[in-house]
Amino acid sequence: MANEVILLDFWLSMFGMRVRVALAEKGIKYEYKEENLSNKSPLLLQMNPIHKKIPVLIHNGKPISESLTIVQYIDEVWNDKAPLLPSDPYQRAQARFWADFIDKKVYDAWRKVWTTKGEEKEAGKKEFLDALKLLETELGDKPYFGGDSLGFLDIALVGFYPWFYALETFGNFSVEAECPKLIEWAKSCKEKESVSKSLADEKKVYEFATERRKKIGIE
Ligand SMILES: N[C@@H](CCC(=O)N[C@@H](CS)C(=O)NCC(=O)O)C(=O)O
Ligand SMILES: *[C@@H]1O[C@H](CO)[C@@H](O)[C@H](O)[C@H]1NC(C)=O
Ligand SMILES: *[C@@H]1O[C@H](CO)[C@@H](O)[C@H](O)[C@H]1NC(C)=O
Repeated sequence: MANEVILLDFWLSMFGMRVRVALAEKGIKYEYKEENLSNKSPLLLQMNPIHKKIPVLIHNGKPISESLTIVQYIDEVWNDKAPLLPSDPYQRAQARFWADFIDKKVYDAWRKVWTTKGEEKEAGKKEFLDALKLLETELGDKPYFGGDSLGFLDIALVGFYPWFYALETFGNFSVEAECPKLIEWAKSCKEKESVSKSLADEKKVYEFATERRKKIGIE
């Protein structure tokens, strides 16, 4: 069966970056379609009518939405390549638990740090660093969350890394000062081509976020 794979995405999305890394890790060829989130394409509205959000993977005409669901789908369909999720059920559950933690805690704090000010932003900073510290403890002394190779949880988190520079600048803090091992982890992820070619440029993310902050009256 021919595999037609299309990704509806937006360059700075940490959720989109997850899918890009997973596709690259599996060596899957695909067509990348950039969306304008202020003017969504009919294809996006048709393929994700429920949330109308990117990323959406369209595999042989069939859409899959929600980044973590997409990464798991990719892992199951392209199972001839090294698996992204651990094979042990308990380890799989743990990886999913922490990915869910990222979507809830890290994402929520991420949003607060760059889209609010005053006390709310300060609270966001603390929540962001506290969440990263918990993840750093989970990483322990392993090179990757997945052990010796990049896996599901690495993919779930790595999309936030290109945002660190913007958050640190807006929030006046240093992730490296608080979580040095996590930065070491991020750097070793970035040494992999599957990651480096999939991540947005941190300076461009910063510029985009600065513009958005002006629009919403934060700057
Ligand atoms: N939980 C979703 C989140 C996706 C999401 O928030 N996408 C944003 C871009 S980062 C989006 O498409 N926003 C457009 C909108 O909300 O109108 C996932 O993991 O895929
Ligand atoms: C996205 O769509 C908006 C609204 O139609 C438009 O003003 C903007 O220029 C578009 N952005 C890009 C990058 O095309
Ligand atoms: C930024 O943080 C540093 C070190 O924590 C502090 O000395 C400095 O005053 C802070 N700057 C602003 C603008 O808050």
